[in-house]
Amino acid sequence: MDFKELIEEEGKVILKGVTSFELPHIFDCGQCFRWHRQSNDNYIGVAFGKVIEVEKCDKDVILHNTNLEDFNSIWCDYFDLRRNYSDIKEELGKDPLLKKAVDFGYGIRLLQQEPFEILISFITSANNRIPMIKRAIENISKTYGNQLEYNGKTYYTFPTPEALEKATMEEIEALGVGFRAKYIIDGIKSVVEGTRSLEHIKSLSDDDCHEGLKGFNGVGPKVSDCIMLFSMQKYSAFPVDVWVKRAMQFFYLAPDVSLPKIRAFGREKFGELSGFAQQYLFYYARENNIKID
Ligand code: 8HG
Repeated sequence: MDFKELIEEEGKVILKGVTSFELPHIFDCGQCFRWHRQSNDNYIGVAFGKVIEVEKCDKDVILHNTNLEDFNSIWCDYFDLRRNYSDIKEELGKDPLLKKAVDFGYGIRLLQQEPFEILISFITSANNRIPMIKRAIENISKTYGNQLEYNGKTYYTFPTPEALEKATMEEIEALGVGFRAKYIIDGIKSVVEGTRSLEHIKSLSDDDCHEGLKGFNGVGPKVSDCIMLFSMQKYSAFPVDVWVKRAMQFFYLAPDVSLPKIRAFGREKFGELSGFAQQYLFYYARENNIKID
């Protein structure tokens, strides 16, 4: 448990004595696309059909626009607060090379996000850049999600598979997903028709889950690893994109190693903590724009 005490006030929940919880580390480390930094440094996001605002004040975290009931049933797990990240950081920090990345992103937590949203988001992420992915996901939500109001502003939920089913390929393409539109349409269809059940895939062992997700069109090993890590709590996943590749080359490997080899090397080295190690590395590499030549 990474907080000491819980207080409910009108429209908010206050977590006292929180450890390993830094807003930019959590929301800008690459795992999510729908959280936005505000001018006062709070972050506002939409998840589980609700708008939520997060504020960090010394060692306290204030969750605005929520209550104790939703905290216990949604947000405690969403923010992975039952886990002790000090133990993870201590274990990973035994490796003096990885310690540098862990010390840099010490406030990272892996969010437990919703599988359908993450499936569509990471299909959209293939060969794409994060600002473009964010824009496409926002467009999908605006067009097919439900409206929510918070502090005089309008927000949109990520749509259900049923709400998205009515979309044509041309309509999805027009939202900025490019060639991935056909994969998105296929994904929606398999989920709605029940050809592939995300709930079932989530219940499988890490390796079977990884294979199950690759059954979706447009989901290769990297995208599969992201989906299982960010929405299915499969922490032996080790997604290797260009940043993780560079980080692994920078810290560990000779420069010309293939992606599957880097994935196998990372999983062998970090075991059940591979997904966490990967997130510290991704954040470190991207924020420091590391280059290998
Ligand atoms: O958190 C992420 N980890 C990895 N390994 N890759 C990611 C994450 N988030 C994210 O968007 N990506 C991918 O990186 C998507 C896209 O291919 C690229 C953008 O830098």
